Amino acid sequence: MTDTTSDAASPTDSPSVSSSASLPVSPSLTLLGLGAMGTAFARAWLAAGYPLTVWNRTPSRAEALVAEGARPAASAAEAVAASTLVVTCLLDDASVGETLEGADLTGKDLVDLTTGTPSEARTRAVWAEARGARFLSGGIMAVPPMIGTPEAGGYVLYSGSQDLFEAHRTTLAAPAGTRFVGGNPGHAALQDVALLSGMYGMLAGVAHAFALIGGEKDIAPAEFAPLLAEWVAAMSGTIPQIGEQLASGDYESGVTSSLEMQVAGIKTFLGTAADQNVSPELLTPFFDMMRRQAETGGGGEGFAGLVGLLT
Ligand code: FVH
Repeated sequence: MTDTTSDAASPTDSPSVSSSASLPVSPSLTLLGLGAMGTAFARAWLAAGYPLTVWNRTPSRAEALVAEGARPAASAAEAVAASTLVVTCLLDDASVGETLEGADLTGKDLVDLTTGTPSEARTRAVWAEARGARFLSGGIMAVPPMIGTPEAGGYVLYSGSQDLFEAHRTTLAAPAGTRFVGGNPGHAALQDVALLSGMYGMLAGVAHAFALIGGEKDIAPAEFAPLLAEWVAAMSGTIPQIGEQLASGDYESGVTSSLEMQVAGIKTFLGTAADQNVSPELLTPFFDMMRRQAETGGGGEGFAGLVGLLT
C-alpha cells in the first residue's frame, strides 16, 4: 500500500485542491494502535476527511474503522510504508519498539502519542533519527471522549522536531488542540507527567474529602460533590502565584495564608479525620512537609517553599 496523497513535499499540510474535482484533498497518514485512544484519534481523522491507514496487533479492533473508511494494513511495516506521517498510539514505549522493529522508517515523520517517561521519549527520538525519521513525541492531555470534540478542551503537548510539527500541524490539530513545547523530545512527556501528577494530588484530596463525609447519612455525596468541585477550582487560582514565586525566589511576598498559620490547623484536620474514622494517610506526608518547612524558617511562606524539599 503506498501513499498517493503524501504531504512530504509540501511545506505545510494544509489541504491542497484536487485539479479534477476542485475538492480539498487532505494528506494521508498512518495510525498504529487502535486501543481506546487510538480509535478516538482514528475516528477524528476519518471524520475530518483524512485518508487513514490503520494497523493494530489484534486485527479485529480495526474492523469498525475500516467500515468507516480507514484502509487496513496487513502488517505494521506495510502500514508504515503507506504514509509519510506515521502516528503510534500504543500501550507503552516497549510496544512502540516491538511494533516498529521491522518497519522501514527512512524519510518518515514519526509522531509517538504513547505515554512514556521523558528519557524514553529522548531515547526513542535518537532511535528514530538513526533510522532516517524525524521524530515528535506527544503527551495527550485528554481522555478518549474529548478527542474530536474541540469544545471539550483536550489537547496534545508536542516536543521534538519543530520542522515535523510545522509540516503536519493541520493534520495533528484535527483530533485535538496542539501545543508545541520545544525541541527537547522529552519535554512533552515531562509536562504530561507533571500535569497528571497535579491531578493525582488533587484527587487524593478529593478521596479524603469524600471519606470524611462518607459516614454521614444526611450529607449526600452527590450534593457535596459540586461544593468540592467549586472549591478545588477556586483554589487552582493560587497556582500562578506559586509559579511566580518559584521564578522570583521570593516565597513570602503576597502570601495571605502562611505555612505557620496552616501548620497550626493540622491538628484540626487530623482530629476531624479521627472523629470520622478516616485514615489521614493521603494527607500526612504533605502535612509533614509543611511542618518541616515552617520549622526551618519557612513559616511566612506559602506552598512554593515545599517544592525545594522534593529535589
Ligand atoms: N485512555 C486514556 O484515558 C489515556 C489518556 C491519556 C493518554 N493515554 C495513553 O495513550 C496510550 C494509548 O492508550 P489507550 O487508551 O488506547 O490504551 P489501550 O486501550 O489499552 O490500547 C493499547 C494499545 O496498545 C496495543 N499494544 C499493547 N501492547 C502491544 C504490543 N506489545 N505490540 C503491539 N501493540 C500493542 C494494543 O493492541 P491490542 O491489545 O489491541 O492488540 C492497543 O492497540 C497509552 O500510552 C496510554 O497511557 C490514554
